[in-house]
Amino acid sequence: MTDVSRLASSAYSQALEVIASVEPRIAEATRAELADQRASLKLIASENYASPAVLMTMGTWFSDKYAEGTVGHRFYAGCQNVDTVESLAAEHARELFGAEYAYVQPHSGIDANLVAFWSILAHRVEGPWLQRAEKKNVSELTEEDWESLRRELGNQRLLGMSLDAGGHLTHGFRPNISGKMFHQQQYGTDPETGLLDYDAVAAKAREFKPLVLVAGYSAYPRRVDFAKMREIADEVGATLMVDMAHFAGLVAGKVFTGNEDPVPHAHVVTTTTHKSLRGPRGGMVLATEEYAPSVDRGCPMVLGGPLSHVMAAKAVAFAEARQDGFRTYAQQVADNAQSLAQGFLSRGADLVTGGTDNHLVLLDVSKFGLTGRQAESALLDAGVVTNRNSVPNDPNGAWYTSGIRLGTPALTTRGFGHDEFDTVADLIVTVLQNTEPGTTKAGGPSKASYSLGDGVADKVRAASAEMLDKHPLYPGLDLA
Ligand code: DSN
Repeated sequence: MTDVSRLASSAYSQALEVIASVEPRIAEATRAELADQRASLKLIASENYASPAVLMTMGTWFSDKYAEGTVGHRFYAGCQNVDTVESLAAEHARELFGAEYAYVQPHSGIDANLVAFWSILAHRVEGPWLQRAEKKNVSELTEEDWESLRRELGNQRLLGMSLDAGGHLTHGFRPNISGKMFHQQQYGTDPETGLLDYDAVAAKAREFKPLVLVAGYSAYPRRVDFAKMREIADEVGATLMVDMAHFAGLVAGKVFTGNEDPVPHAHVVTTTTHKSLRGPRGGMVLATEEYAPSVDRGCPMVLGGPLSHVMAAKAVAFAEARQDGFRTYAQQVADNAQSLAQGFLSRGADLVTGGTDNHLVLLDVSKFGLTGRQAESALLDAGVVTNRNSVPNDPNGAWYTSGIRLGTPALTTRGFGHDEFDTVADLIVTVLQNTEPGTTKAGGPSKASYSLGDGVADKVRAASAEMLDKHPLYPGLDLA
């Protein structure tokens, strides 16, 4: 056991005693969560395991400090230590991603996207409007001016990837605020190959002329050429915003370079910090100098007080990601996704786009006669944690779905490699082959109920336990 593991073990044991002295059920749930995470195959593509250093940084008195504003320009007194934390987090982020500017306050990915949208509107619409009206800033506006500015800010156009092609809710999906605040259109993928068709995106952009072109995805198993997306944006006068929440770790770890690295190509890049990047749960915006002043207004434009304890943990996580070991990790994440995909294909399963070249695979479960929901539930019974996901033009819609999304970042952190991911594919196929769809009360086919063959869950759990025991989560952390 390393010194750090020993210290973490003793610190967490004591912390749980402190928590139990107030609300023992929370201490119990915290222990149970660790036990569950240790005993299951975590394949949710957006999850990971942060280091004890990152986790511990979130549990301090920085949580108690208000710090609305920006470094050196706060609306509260006594923010000198928060300034240190925020400056360091931003500095590490800029260095890690080669970005001109980093804003580390967003509390989540959705917050980061909202900051980005409003900063693009402020930069592209509000700024020129104020200039035309010969006003210095919004504090000079009359009620009539406001009315006119609101008319210009409303009805701006956004073009993003559709949810069922792998885009995110915040990329213009109608029920999300991004689909309501913008006049939106969506681009999909090629119906034959499932791949992004840049000519089709360009054609749509020429016709629609968006103010914002959003690239990036949550469930697209392929890399994106961001240089091509920038060309499209430039041709139609759009701002290119890339949401790299899923693959930020692969960018940081230099697996995605050149045209696959969004930072040199996009005007604004958003991300979460807890997925493949393996930091604390939170968000971040990177931008060119040109967009920096409007992004800096994230609080109070869209956000409340920053979570200083999480900004501190971001700084620690970015410092970790700047170490050489993170590049090895990121490459292994991508290699393991290949192993998982090959494991499925060699067992006759169908993958959307026929494979992967990032950190996730999208398994189409229709061949097994199941919906995504039935597959997700049966897998969970066997200790395999995944999430159901639509496939392009999904006949089962966004609730039942026909797909299962699987990612490699978490189990790669535990140390899984090629052979283990091949076994993971085998175990998943075994569960799906032994799951029968159920029937509704009226006797028709059910999209939700299912039955898993006798003994299958136990067999899969035993095989998983063998691998998980070889790659313990938080080795040495003993909470007994
Ligand atoms: N919830 C994240 C994901 O699972 O991809 C995105 O918001």
